[in-house]
Amino acid sequence: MMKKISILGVPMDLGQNRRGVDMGPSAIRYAGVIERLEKLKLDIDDLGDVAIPRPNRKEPQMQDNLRNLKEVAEGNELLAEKVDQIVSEGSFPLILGGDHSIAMGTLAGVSKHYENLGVIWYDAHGDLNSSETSPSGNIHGMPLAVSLGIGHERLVNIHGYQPKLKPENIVIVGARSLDEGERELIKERGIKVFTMHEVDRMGMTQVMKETVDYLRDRTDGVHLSLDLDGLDPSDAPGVGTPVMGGMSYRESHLAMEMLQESGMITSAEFVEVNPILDEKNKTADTAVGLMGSLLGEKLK
Ligand code: B3U
Ligand code: MN
Ligand code: MN
Repeated sequence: MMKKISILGVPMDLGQNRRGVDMGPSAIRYAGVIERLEKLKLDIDDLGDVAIPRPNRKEPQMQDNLRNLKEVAEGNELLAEKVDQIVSEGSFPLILGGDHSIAMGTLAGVSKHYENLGVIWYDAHGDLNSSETSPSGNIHGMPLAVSLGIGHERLVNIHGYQPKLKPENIVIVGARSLDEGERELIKERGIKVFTMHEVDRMGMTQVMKETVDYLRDRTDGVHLSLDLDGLDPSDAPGVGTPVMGGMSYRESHLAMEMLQESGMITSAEFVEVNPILDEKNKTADTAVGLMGSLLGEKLK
């Protein structure tokens, strides 16, 4: 049977404070994601976009150091519902962001179906903040902590259960901007992290080999959460919080190809593509190229 991929856009920009990342799904579709994946003998079903609520501008946006809490939570509930349905139908969810706060909804929909869901968090950041540790109040810096059950109760209980993840089932790749509270949490919970230092020292081949070996035995499914700011800004300039010294286009393709070979990825999301900050849709093009490699494009 041909593998079915269900594409779902999430035009969410409320998890941070720069406009434009809500247009990420459009930019990625414009970069040809459907046509590209259809060449791979995959059955592609584009489900359109989740209806993200708009905030009432007359009400304060920030409460308890959580920007747009109500709308971010509501949007993620809708997303979780849809993703749950996609997995129930035996299809592979491919989620297009939107800012990284949407990982809370994706993981809420996916994790229900697995005893030990693994996650590869490909990102310059740890996204392990809570309202107590966040320097910005931006929820896109919190989804990994929330998925561990750490954070505001409205967020940790999205889709009616918690936690979504166990700390030992997480691998962060490419981190180079971690806040103090995030470092503490990483130590305290024993989360596996390949920082940019390690990517440089070991090389991407070894990092991915160790990532796959580490997750293979302990998980029964693996979600890839790829933040485009994990890449170097020269390859992915269209992101809200670029951090220099990131993973290259080539290293990222290699990582995707090795994940494809592993056969272990069961869902994926590509987030933080912001066409307003981009150069001729380069970041969306990069995202689509990486999706191709992840889902089976071969060079020969
Ligand atoms: N760690 C900082 C910055 C940040 C997190 N995620 C992104 N930026 N994209 C924060 O605000 O939590
Ligand atoms: Mn992120
Ligand atoms: Mn990031």
